[in-house]
Amino acid sequence: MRFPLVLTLQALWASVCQTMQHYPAWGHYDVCKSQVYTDEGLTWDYMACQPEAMDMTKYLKVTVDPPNITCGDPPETYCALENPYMCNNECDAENEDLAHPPELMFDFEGRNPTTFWQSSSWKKYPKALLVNITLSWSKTIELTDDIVVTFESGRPEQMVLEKSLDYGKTWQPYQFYATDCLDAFTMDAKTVQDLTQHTLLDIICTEEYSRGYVWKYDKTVRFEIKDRFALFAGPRLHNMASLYGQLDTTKNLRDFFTITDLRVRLLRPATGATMVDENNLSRYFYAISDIKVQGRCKCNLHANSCVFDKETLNCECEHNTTGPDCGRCKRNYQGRTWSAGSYLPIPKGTANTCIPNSIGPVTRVCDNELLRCQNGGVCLNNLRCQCTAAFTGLLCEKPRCESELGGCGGPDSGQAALSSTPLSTLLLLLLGSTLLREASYRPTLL
Ligand SMILES: [Ca+2]
Repeated sequence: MRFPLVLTLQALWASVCQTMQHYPAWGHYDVCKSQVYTDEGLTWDYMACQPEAMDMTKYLKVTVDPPNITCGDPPETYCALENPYMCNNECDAENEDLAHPPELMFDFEGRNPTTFWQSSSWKKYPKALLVNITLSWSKTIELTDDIVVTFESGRPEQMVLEKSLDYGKTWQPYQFYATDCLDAFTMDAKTVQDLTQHTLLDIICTEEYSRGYVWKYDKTVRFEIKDRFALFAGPRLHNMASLYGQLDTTKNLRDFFTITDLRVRLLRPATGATMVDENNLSRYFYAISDIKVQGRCKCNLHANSCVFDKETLNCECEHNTTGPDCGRCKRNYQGRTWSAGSYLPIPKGTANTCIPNSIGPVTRVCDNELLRCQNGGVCLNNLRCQCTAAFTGLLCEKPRCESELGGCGGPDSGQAALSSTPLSTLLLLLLGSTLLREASYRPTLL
Protein backbone atom coordinates (compact mmCIF):
# COMPACT_ATOMS: atom_id res chain seq x y z
CA MET A 1 0.00 0.00 0.00
CA ARG A 2 2.99 2.24 0.35
CA PHE A 3 3.60 2.46 -3.37
CA PRO A 4 0.60 4.69 -4.23
CA LEU A 5 1.45 6.96 -1.31
CA VAL A 6 4.96 7.45 -2.64
CA LEU A 7 3.53 8.20 -6.05
CA THR A 8 1.09 10.69 -4.59
CA LEU A 9 3.88 12.39 -2.66
CA GLN A 10 5.98 12.47 -5.78
CA ALA A 11 3.14 14.04 -7.75
CA LEU A 12 2.60 16.56 -4.99
CA TRP A 13 6.30 17.43 -4.92
CA ALA A 14 6.34 17.80 -8.70
CA SER A 15 3.43 20.20 -8.58
CA VAL A 16 5.03 22.18 -5.74
CA CYS A 17 8.24 22.44 -7.78
CA GLN A 18 6.25 23.55 -10.80
CA THR A 19 4.48 26.20 -8.77
CA MET A 20 7.77 27.39 -7.29
CA GLN A 21 9.21 27.65 -10.78
CA HIS A 22 6.23 29.61 -11.99
CA TYR A 23 6.08 32.24 -9.27
CA PRO A 24 9.39 33.93 -9.99
CA ALA A 25 8.62 33.48 -13.68
CA TRP A 26 6.02 36.22 -13.56
CA GLY A 27 7.32 38.11 -10.59
CA HIS A 28 10.79 38.84 -11.87
CA TYR A 29 10.53 38.98 -15.65
CA ASP A 30 12.96 36.09 -15.80
CA VAL A 31 11.39 34.21 -18.73
CA CYS A 32 11.53 35.57 -22.29
CA LYS A 33 9.21 33.05 -23.93
CA SER A 34 7.18 29.95 -23.24
CA GLN A 35 5.43 27.41 -25.44
CA VAL A 36 1.66 27.51 -25.47
CA TYR A 37 -1.07 25.54 -27.24
CA THR A 38 -3.43 27.62 -29.32
CA ASP A 39 -6.00 26.81 -32.01
CA GLU A 40 -3.12 26.88 -34.48
CA GLY A 41 -1.07 24.36 -32.49
CA LEU A 42 2.09 24.83 -30.46
CA THR A 43 3.40 28.40 -30.63
CA TRP A 44 5.61 30.72 -28.61
CA ASP A 45 4.26 33.24 -26.17
CA TYR A 46 6.78 36.06 -25.74
CA MET A 47 7.16 38.28 -22.68
CA ALA A 48 9.40 41.03 -21.38
CA CYS A 49 12.43 39.64 -19.59
CA GLN A 50 15.56 40.86 -17.82
CA PRO A 51 18.64 39.26 -16.26
CA GLU A 52 18.76 38.80 -12.51
CA ALA A 53 20.39 41.53 -10.44
CA MET A 54 23.87 40.54 -9.33
CA ASP A 55 27.08 41.70 -7.70
CA MET A 56 28.53 43.82 -10.51
CA THR A 57 31.95 44.26 -8.89
CA LYS A 58 32.98 40.87 -10.31
CA TYR A 59 32.88 42.24 -13.83
CA LEU A 60 34.52 45.65 -13.59
CA LYS A 61 37.91 47.08 -14.45
CA VAL A 62 39.32 49.45 -11.83
CA THR A 63 41.67 52.35 -12.55
CA VAL A 64 43.23 54.56 -9.90
CA ASP A 65 44.45 57.96 -11.01
CA PRO A 66 47.13 59.31 -10.64
CA PRO A 67 48.63 55.86 -11.23
CA ASN A 68 51.39 56.22 -8.61
CA ILE A 69 49.04 57.31 -5.83
CA THR A 70 48.64 53.81 -4.34
CA CYS A 71 50.83 53.51 -1.23
CA GLY A 72 53.96 51.39 -0.85
CA ASP A 73 56.31 52.64 -3.56
CA PRO A 74 58.48 53.69 -1.77
CA PRO A 75 57.37 51.96 1.47
CA GLU A 76 55.75 54.27 3.98
CA THR A 77 54.56 54.10 7.59
CA TYR A 78 51.29 55.72 8.58
CA CYS A 79 50.01 57.04 11.86
CA ALA A 80 46.46 56.75 13.11
CA LEU A 81 44.32 59.82 12.60
CA GLU A 82 42.98 59.71 16.15
CA ASN A 83 46.42 59.12 17.68
CA PRO A 84 49.51 60.61 15.99
CA TYR A 85 51.79 58.44 18.16
CA MET A 86 50.24 55.19 16.97
CA CYS A 87 52.23 54.59 13.78
CA ASN A 88 52.00 50.91 13.00
CA ASN A 89 50.31 51.02 9.59
CA GLU A 90 52.99 49.98 7.13
CA CYS A 91 52.59 49.87 3.36
CA ASP A 92 55.08 48.19 1.02
CA ALA A 93 54.05 47.45 -2.57
CA GLU A 94 56.80 44.82 -2.87
CA ASN A 95 55.61 42.82 0.12
CA GLU A 96 52.33 40.96 -0.47
CA ASP A 97 51.37 41.11 3.20
CA LEU A 98 51.90 44.86 3.39
CA ALA A 99 50.68 45.92 -0.08
CA HIS A 100 47.32 47.64 -0.59
CA PRO A 101 46.50 47.39 -4.32
CA PRO A 102 43.13 48.54 -5.78
CA GLU A 103 41.82 44.95 -6.18
CA LEU A 104 41.42 44.77 -2.39
CA MET A 105 38.37 47.03 -2.70
CA PHE A 106 36.51 44.20 -4.44
CA ASP A 107 37.70 40.97 -2.82
CA PHE A 108 35.53 38.89 -0.53
CA GLU A 109 35.16 40.80 2.73
CA GLY A 110 34.16 39.17 5.97
CA ARG A 111 37.59 38.21 7.16
CA ASN A 112 39.32 39.98 10.02
CA PRO A 113 41.36 42.09 9.60
CA THR A 114 39.84 43.61 6.48
CA THR A 115 41.75 44.02 3.22
CA PHE A 116 41.91 47.46 1.65
CA TRP A 117 43.34 49.79 -0.97
CA GLN A 118 45.30 52.71 0.44
CA SER A 119 46.66 55.91 -1.04
CA SER A 120 49.99 57.46 -0.16
CA SER A 121 49.76 60.18 2.49
CA TRP A 122 49.11 63.90 2.15
CA LYS A 123 52.82 64.72 1.85
CA LYS A 124 52.25 67.68 -0.44
CA TYR A 125 49.85 69.51 1.90
CA PRO A 126 48.44 72.14 1.40
CA LYS A 127 48.23 71.06 -2.26
CA ALA A 128 45.03 69.01 -2.50
CA LEU A 129 45.31 65.22 -2.26
CA LEU A 130 43.23 64.22 -5.29
CA VAL A 131 42.49 60.62 -6.30
CA ASN A 132 40.04 59.30 -8.91
CA ILE A 133 38.88 55.71 -8.68
CA THR A 134 37.14 54.65 -11.89
CA LEU A 135 35.06 51.50 -12.25
CA SER A 136 34.35 50.48 -15.86
CA TRP A 137 32.07 47.75 -17.14
CA SER A 138 32.25 48.35 -20.92
CA LYS A 139 28.52 47.58 -20.83
CA THR A 140 25.40 49.50 -19.84
CA ILE A 141 24.10 48.30 -16.51
CA GLU A 142 21.08 49.24 -14.42
CA LEU A 143 21.63 49.82 -10.71
CA THR A 144 19.25 47.94 -8.44
CA ASP A 145 20.64 48.68 -4.99
CA ASP A 146 22.61 51.30 -3.08
CA ILE A 147 26.24 51.93 -4.00
CA VAL A 148 28.20 51.50 -0.77
CA VAL A 149 31.81 52.59 -0.33
CA THR A 150 33.36 51.40 2.94
CA PHE A 151 36.37 53.32 4.19
CA GLU A 152 39.03 51.69 6.29
CA SER A 153 40.29 55.09 7.43
CA GLY A 154 38.12 58.11 8.24
CA ARG A 155 35.61 59.04 5.54
CA PRO A 156 36.77 61.84 3.23
CA GLU A 157 35.80 65.41 4.04
CA GLN A 158 35.05 66.06 0.38
CA MET A 159 34.19 63.64 -2.39
CA VAL A 160 32.03 63.36 -5.51
CA LEU A 161 30.45 60.25 -6.96
CA GLU A 162 30.09 60.50 -10.73
CA LYS A 163 28.62 58.36 -13.48
CA SER A 164 29.14 57.93 -17.19
CA LEU A 165 26.68 56.55 -19.69
CA ASP A 166 29.07 56.63 -22.65
CA TYR A 167 31.98 54.45 -21.51
CA GLY A 168 33.83 57.28 -19.76
CA LYS A 169 33.69 59.94 -22.48
CA THR A 170 31.48 62.28 -20.47
CA TRP A 171 30.72 62.34 -16.75
CA GLN A 172 27.84 63.63 -14.66
CA PRO A 173 27.80 63.94 -10.88
CA TYR A 174 25.57 61.52 -8.98
CA GLN A 175 26.07 63.01 -5.53
CA PHE A 176 28.36 65.40 -3.66
CA TYR A 177 29.63 64.58 -0.17
CA ALA A 178 31.23 67.05 2.24
CA THR A 179 31.53 67.98 5.91
CA ASP A 180 30.37 71.43 4.78
CA CYS A 181 28.49 71.45 1.46
CA LEU A 182 28.25 75.22 1.23
CA ASP A 183 31.95 75.68 1.78
CA ALA A 184 33.11 72.84 -0.45
CA PHE A 185 30.66 73.00 -3.38
CA THR A 186 28.53 76.11 -2.72
CA MET A 187 25.52 73.82 -2.44
CA ASP A 188 22.93 73.60 0.34
CA ALA A 189 23.21 70.41 2.34
CA LYS A 190 20.37 67.98 1.71
CA THR A 191 19.60 64.33 2.33
CA VAL A 192 17.85 61.83 0.11
CA GLN A 193 14.81 62.24 2.38
CA ASP A 194 14.39 65.78 1.05
CA LEU A 195 13.73 64.46 -2.46
CA THR A 196 10.23 64.00 -3.89
CA GLN A 197 8.91 62.25 -7.01
CA HIS A 198 9.37 65.52 -8.87
CA THR A 199 12.91 66.26 -7.66
CA LEU A 200 14.20 62.69 -7.74
CA LEU A 201 16.65 63.46 -10.53
CA ASP A 202 18.15 66.43 -8.66
CA ILE A 203 21.82 66.08 -7.77
CA ILE A 204 22.36 66.88 -4.10
CA CYS A 205 25.21 67.50 -1.72
CA THR A 206 24.93 65.61 1.55
CA GLU A 207 26.75 65.96 4.86
CA GLU A 208 25.26 62.68 6.07
CA TYR A 209 28.35 60.58 5.37
CA SER A 210 31.19 62.98 6.15
CA ARG A 211 30.27 64.64 9.40
CA GLY A 212 31.21 63.31 12.78
CA TYR A 213 34.20 61.21 13.44
CA VAL A 214 33.68 57.94 15.20
CA TRP A 215 36.49 55.72 13.99
CA LYS A 216 34.84 52.32 14.22
CA TYR A 217 31.26 52.87 13.17
CA ASP A 218 30.92 55.59 10.57
CA LYS A 219 32.72 53.91 7.77
CA THR A 220 30.33 53.86 4.84
CA VAL A 221 29.40 56.38 2.17
CA ARG A 222 26.22 55.51 0.28
CA PHE A 223 24.48 56.52 -2.88
CA GLU A 224 20.90 55.73 -2.03
CA ILE A 225 19.24 53.92 -4.93
CA LYS A 226 16.55 52.23 -2.88
CA ASP A 227 15.39 55.40 -1.16
CA ARG A 228 14.95 56.87 -4.64
CA PHE A 229 13.03 53.79 -5.82
CA ALA A 230 10.88 54.14 -2.71
CA LEU A 231 9.58 57.50 -3.91
CA PHE A 232 7.55 55.52 -6.45
CA ALA A 233 7.42 52.05 -4.94
CA GLY A 234 6.63 53.03 -1.34
CA PRO A 235 8.82 52.88 1.77
CA ARG A 236 9.32 49.12 1.72
CA LEU A 237 9.29 48.91 -2.07
CA HIS A 238 5.89 47.21 -1.73
CA ASN A 239 4.60 48.73 -4.96
CA MET A 240 7.30 47.87 -7.48
CA ALA A 241 4.58 47.88 -10.14
CA SER A 242 4.34 51.63 -9.80
CA LEU A 243 8.10 51.98 -10.15
CA TYR A 244 8.18 49.68 -13.18
CA GLY A 245 5.37 51.73 -14.72
CA GLN A 246 7.38 54.91 -14.27
CA LEU A 247 10.62 53.38 -15.55
CA ASP A 248 8.73 52.16 -18.59
CA THR A 249 7.42 55.54 -19.59
CA THR A 250 10.08 57.97 -18.38
CA LYS A 251 13.38 57.71 -20.22
CA ASN A 252 15.13 60.25 -17.93
CA LEU A 253 14.29 58.17 -14.89
CA ARG A 254 15.50 54.95 -16.52
CA ASP A 255 18.72 56.63 -17.65
CA PHE A 256 19.31 58.01 -14.16
CA PHE A 257 19.85 54.49 -12.82
CA THR A 258 21.79 53.34 -15.91
CA ILE A 259 25.59 53.56 -16.10
CA THR A 260 28.59 52.20 -17.97
CA ASP A 261 31.17 53.59 -15.50
CA LEU A 262 31.33 55.03 -12.00
CA ARG A 263 33.97 57.38 -10.67
CA VAL A 264 34.74 58.18 -7.04
CA ARG A 265 36.58 61.51 -6.86
CA LEU A 266 38.33 61.85 -3.51
CA LEU A 267 39.03 65.54 -2.92
CA ARG A 268 40.03 65.92 0.73
CA PRO A 269 40.85 63.20 3.27
CA ALA A 270 39.54 63.02 6.82
CA THR A 271 41.48 65.30 9.12
CA GLY A 272 39.48 64.68 12.28
CA ALA A 273 40.22 68.20 13.48
CA THR A 274 39.83 71.77 12.32
CA MET A 275 43.59 72.17 11.88
CA VAL A 276 45.78 69.91 9.79
CA ASP A 277 48.84 68.72 11.74
CA GLU A 278 51.58 69.76 9.33
CA ASN A 279 54.25 68.01 11.35
CA ASN A 280 52.65 64.62 10.94
CA LEU A 281 51.10 64.42 7.47
CA SER A 282 51.30 60.62 7.50
CA ARG A 283 48.03 60.72 9.47
CA TYR A 284 46.12 61.81 6.38
CA PHE A 285 45.33 59.42 3.52
CA TYR A 286 42.45 57.50 1.91
CA ALA A 287 41.82 53.80 2.49
CA ILE A 288 38.84 51.87 1.09
CA SER A 289 38.09 48.29 2.10
CA ASP A 290 35.02 47.60 -0.01
CA ILE A 291 32.79 48.97 -2.77
CA LYS A 292 29.40 47.42 -3.42
CA VAL A 293 27.60 47.82 -6.74
CA GLN A 294 24.49 45.74 -7.33
CA GLY A 295 22.80 45.83 -10.71
CA ARG A 296 21.83 44.02 -13.86
CA CYS A 297 22.86 44.15 -17.50
CA LYS A 298 20.66 46.49 -19.49
CA CYS A 299 19.14 44.30 -22.20
CA ASN A 300 16.08 46.41 -23.05
CA LEU A 301 13.82 43.67 -21.63
CA HIS A 302 14.88 41.33 -24.44
CA ALA A 303 17.15 38.91 -22.50
CA ASN A 304 17.04 37.01 -19.23
CA SER A 305 20.73 36.28 -19.06
CA CYS A 306 23.96 38.16 -19.47
CA VAL A 307 27.23 36.30 -19.90
CA PHE A 308 30.77 37.32 -19.07
CA ASP A 309 32.97 36.19 -21.92
CA LYS A 310 36.37 37.49 -23.06
CA GLU A 311 36.33 40.06 -20.25
CA THR A 312 33.04 41.62 -21.37
CA LEU A 313 29.41 41.31 -20.41
CA ASN A 314 26.90 40.62 -23.17
CA CYS A 315 23.15 40.13 -23.14
CA GLU A 316 21.99 36.82 -24.57
CA CYS A 317 19.33 38.38 -26.75
CA GLU A 318 15.93 36.83 -27.43
CA HIS A 319 12.88 38.17 -29.30
CA ASN A 320 14.93 38.25 -32.56
CA THR A 321 17.07 41.10 -31.25
CA THR A 322 20.85 41.47 -31.22
CA GLY A 323 23.68 43.75 -30.01
CA PRO A 324 25.35 44.06 -26.59
CA ASP A 325 22.14 45.57 -25.14
CA CYS A 326 19.73 43.82 -27.56
CA GLY A 327 19.31 47.29 -29.00
CA ARG A 328 18.39 46.36 -32.57
CA CYS A 329 16.58 43.74 -34.63
CA LYS A 330 18.48 40.78 -36.04
CA ARG A 331 19.12 40.58 -39.76
CA ASN A 332 15.99 39.57 -41.66
CA TYR A 333 13.84 40.47 -38.64
CA GLN A 334 13.22 44.08 -39.46
CA GLY A 335 9.55 43.75 -40.26
CA ARG A 336 8.87 46.64 -37.92
CA THR A 337 10.95 49.21 -36.08
CA TRP A 338 12.88 47.88 -33.06
CA SER A 339 11.56 48.85 -29.68
CA ALA A 340 12.47 47.94 -26.11
CA GLY A 341 10.25 45.52 -24.25
CA SER A 342 7.83 46.98 -21.74
CA TYR A 343 7.22 46.12 -18.07
CA LEU A 344 3.53 46.71 -18.72
CA PRO A 345 1.05 45.21 -18.40
CA ILE A 346 2.20 43.62 -15.14
CA PRO A 347 3.07 40.80 -14.61
CA LYS A 348 4.35 39.60 -17.99
CA GLY A 349 4.95 42.89 -19.74
CA THR A 350 5.12 43.19 -23.53
CA ALA A 351 7.98 41.62 -25.49
CA ASN A 352 7.81 43.86 -28.58
CA THR A 353 9.58 41.14 -30.55
CA CYS A 354 11.22 41.86 -33.88
CA ILE A 355 9.27 40.25 -36.69
CA PRO A 356 10.55 38.72 -39.96
CA ASN A 357 10.86 40.95 -43.01
CA SER A 358 8.47 38.75 -45.00
CA ILE A 359 5.51 39.96 -42.93
CA GLY A 360 5.65 43.35 -44.56
CA PRO A 361 7.87 46.04 -45.95
CA VAL A 362 10.99 46.74 -43.91
CA THR A 363 9.63 49.84 -42.22
CA ARG A 364 6.02 48.69 -41.77
CA VAL A 365 4.91 50.14 -38.45
CA CYS A 366 1.13 50.09 -38.65
CA ASP A 367 -1.75 48.76 -40.77
CA ASN A 368 -5.49 48.34 -40.47
CA GLU A 369 -5.43 44.74 -39.30
CA LEU A 370 -2.80 43.59 -36.80
CA LEU A 371 -0.86 46.73 -36.10
CA ARG A 372 -3.66 49.20 -35.61
CA CYS A 373 -2.94 52.69 -34.34
CA GLN A 374 -4.68 53.08 -30.99
CA ASN A 375 -6.57 55.83 -29.18
CA GLY A 376 -7.73 57.55 -32.34
CA GLY A 377 -4.34 57.55 -34.09
CA VAL A 378 -4.24 57.30 -37.88
CA CYS A 379 -1.83 55.07 -39.82
CA LEU A 380 0.12 57.03 -42.44
CA ASN A 381 1.41 54.88 -45.36
CA ASN A 382 2.17 52.01 -42.97
CA LEU A 383 5.12 54.11 -41.80
CA ARG A 384 3.89 55.80 -38.66
CA CYS A 385 0.88 56.50 -36.50
CA GLN A 386 -0.29 60.07 -36.33
CA CYS A 387 -1.43 60.26 -32.70
CA THR A 388 -3.98 62.57 -31.14
CA ALA A 389 -2.55 65.23 -28.82
CA ALA A 390 -3.06 63.21 -25.63
CA PHE A 391 -1.24 60.06 -26.78
CA THR A 392 2.19 59.01 -27.89
CA GLY A 393 4.16 55.82 -28.61
CA LEU A 394 4.69 53.75 -31.74
CA LEU A 395 0.99 52.81 -31.89
CA CYS A 396 -0.25 55.78 -29.79
CA GLU A 397 -0.62 53.35 -26.91
CA LYS A 398 0.80 55.60 -24.18
CA PRO A 399 -0.98 58.57 -22.59
CA ARG A 400 1.34 61.50 -23.16
CA CYS A 401 1.23 62.56 -19.50
CA GLU A 402 2.80 59.24 -18.47
CA SER A 403 6.14 60.30 -19.86
CA GLU A 404 6.25 63.13 -17.37
CA LEU A 405 7.71 62.53 -13.91
CA GLY A 406 4.94 61.78 -11.44
CA GLY A 407 2.71 60.37 -14.19
CA CYS A 408 -0.86 61.30 -15.03
CA GLY A 409 -2.95 63.19 -12.52
CA GLY A 410 -0.51 63.83 -9.71
CA PRO A 411 2.03 62.05 -7.56
CA ASP A 412 0.07 58.95 -6.54
CA SER A 413 -1.73 58.19 -9.75
CA GLY A 414 0.75 55.55 -10.89
CA GLN A 415 0.39 53.66 -7.67
CA ALA A 416 -3.36 53.92 -7.56
CA ALA A 417 -3.76 52.74 -11.12
CA LEU A 418 -1.54 49.75 -10.68
CA SER A 419 -2.21 48.55 -7.18
CA SER A 420 -4.87 45.99 -8.04
CA THR A 421 -5.20 42.73 -6.10
CA PRO A 422 -3.32 40.28 -8.39
CA LEU A 423 -0.20 42.29 -7.73
CA SER A 424 -0.10 41.53 -4.04
CA THR A 425 1.68 38.21 -4.51
CA LEU A 426 4.22 39.73 -6.87
CA LEU A 427 4.91 42.49 -4.44
CA LEU A 428 5.33 40.07 -1.55
CA LEU A 429 7.90 38.19 -3.63
CA LEU A 430 9.74 41.34 -4.54
CA LEU A 431 9.64 42.49 -0.93
CA GLY A 432 10.90 39.10 0.18
CA SER A 433 13.90 39.25 -2.11
CA THR A 434 14.57 42.85 -1.07
CA LEU A 435 14.53 41.89 2.61
CA LEU A 436 16.82 38.93 1.93
CA ARG A 437 19.26 41.22 0.19
CA GLU A 438 18.97 43.69 3.05
CA ALA A 439 19.65 40.91 5.52
CA SER A 440 22.78 39.91 3.66
CA TYR A 441 24.12 43.47 3.79
CA ARG A 442 23.13 44.74 7.21
CA PRO A 443 25.36 42.64 9.47
CA THR A 444 28.43 44.49 8.24
CA LEU A 445 26.84 47.74 9.41
CA LEU A 446 25.79 46.56 12.86
CA1 LIG B 1 38.55 44.29 0.82
